[in-house]
Amino acid sequence: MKTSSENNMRINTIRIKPFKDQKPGTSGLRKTVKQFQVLDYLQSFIQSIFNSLPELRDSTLILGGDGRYFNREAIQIILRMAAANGVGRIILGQAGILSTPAVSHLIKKHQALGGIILSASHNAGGPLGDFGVKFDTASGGPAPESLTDEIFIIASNLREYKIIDINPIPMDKIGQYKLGNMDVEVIDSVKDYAKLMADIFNFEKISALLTSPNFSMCFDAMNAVTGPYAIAILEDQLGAPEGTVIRGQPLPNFGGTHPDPNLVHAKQLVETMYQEENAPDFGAASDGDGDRNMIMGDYFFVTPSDSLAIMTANAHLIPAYSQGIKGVARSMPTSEAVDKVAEKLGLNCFETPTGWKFFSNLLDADEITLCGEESFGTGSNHVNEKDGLWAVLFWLNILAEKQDSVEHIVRQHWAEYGRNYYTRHDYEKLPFKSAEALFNNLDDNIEQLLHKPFNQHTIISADNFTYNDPIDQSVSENQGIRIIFDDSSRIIFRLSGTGTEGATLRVYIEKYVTDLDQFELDTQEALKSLIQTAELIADIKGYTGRTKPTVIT
Ligand code: VG1
Ligand code: CO
Repeated sequence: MKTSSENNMRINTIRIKPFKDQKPGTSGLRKTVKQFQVLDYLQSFIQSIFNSLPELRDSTLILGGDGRYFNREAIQIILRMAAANGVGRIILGQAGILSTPAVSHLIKKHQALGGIILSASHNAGGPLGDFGVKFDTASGGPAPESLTDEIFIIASNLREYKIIDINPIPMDKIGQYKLGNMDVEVIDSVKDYAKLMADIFNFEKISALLTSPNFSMCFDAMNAVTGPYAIAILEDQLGAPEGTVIRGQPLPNFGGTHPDPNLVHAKQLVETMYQEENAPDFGAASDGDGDRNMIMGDYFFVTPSDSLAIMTANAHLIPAYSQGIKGVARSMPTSEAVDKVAEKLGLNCFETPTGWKFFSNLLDADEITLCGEESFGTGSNHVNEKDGLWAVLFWLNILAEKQDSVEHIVRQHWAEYGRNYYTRHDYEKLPFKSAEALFNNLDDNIEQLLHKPFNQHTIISADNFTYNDPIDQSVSENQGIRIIFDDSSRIIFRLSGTGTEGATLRVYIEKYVTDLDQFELDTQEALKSLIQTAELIADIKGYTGRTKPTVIT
């Protein structure tokens, strides 16, 4: 260890052996907590982020996390490293809590150089769970691939990091602190974000709805980061009855469940909404770091792809978007429901690879106003990240304006635009080798699939998706196998980039139907033959031995 002094601050330079596996995936670096606790592992990745930022000195950075196990320790380490690396100021959420969209907003508000978000998002937490680091740039958006590639190369060769010795700062108390020469401001985690929401939506109308005796709602914060935000905004500010927010306290292990808002993991909410009698009119949930959302009605589930389409069709009802919206975008595996709306409204509709970072350029260039992913993510140009509570307020604003039920709004939408039956089948924890072999086989044989008939339908297009970014002309290859049939049904295969154990194969299946009466079916039933075709084309059983998926959403 080397020690030097800078303006009376003792900086230690610690020698390390490079870590070769710090490659960020779809959304940041995600590893098990155990891996992050390996000596100098977190430090290596943080130093690599710092080394990739040429204007770091005297800059402002935003820092916070979703409260998961190891959040507090990681924050103290990052603060000491930031001081040693010459950062001017850190704005830190109280108790280390900030949601991903809140960080994105604060970056813009304070013209920060970027933000560090400590979260593994929807992955499980606790000592045996996962931890993660996301980095957002000055635009408030996730680091683009060019930057994450650079950080990875720096980390692979990193031989030292800098840190100062100092006692932990009291991060639970709002206030201004000095750490060496660096300023640390501990701020209210919720206040700025709540104000942003009030500027976007009609809070008066939403409040009238939430306080009406004819309306009830249940929001499941999944013991993750949105608890304090949802309680402050929905209950305290908008007047929803106490108890509207369930599991509102962030816990280091999320109460032992996956903070993943879907029909499998948001069990309590789903049971509440599927009650035979007295189910709430509106149900919603968000994930670990607050950027995902699930929307439900009384005995009714809204697919995220439909949700994006319906939000686009009704954006004119929301004050912030009432003057009209620019284009829209969806990730490639997201259903084409939003395309139909865009077509009718005369809007551009962009198709991007999976991961929010691919929306950033389009948002920055003002090409799009709304965008979303099938993985329970929706957002707009209000921040450069997907935003769970924003989507919930968007729906509440629509409900308040329309005075109609969730189910009826969705059914009317289908009647007008047609319905995209949609499901995703995940095969988790596969051995890397079998997942790779399955994928390579698909990729190698993709051209031979063309013009082949399956269940009376012919494949009219089959490729491995390449994205050409229209703004910076960057090219991203290998973004998923895409198979399209002559009735515009689609099957898509991807390998997940957020897991920490084995490989996860995602199979996305979609069928577009306009003759609704004939097809009023259960989703899995409606998609049955396509699901079988997908299993056959990829020979899932042959390569993995699996006869059914682990998670269906
Ligand atoms: C998943 C989703 C993707 C999402 C990403 C990050 O990635 O499919 O749509 O952007 O998670 O979301 P993958 O590579 O596992 O399919 V979050 O809320 O985990 O930051
Ligand atoms: Co998330």
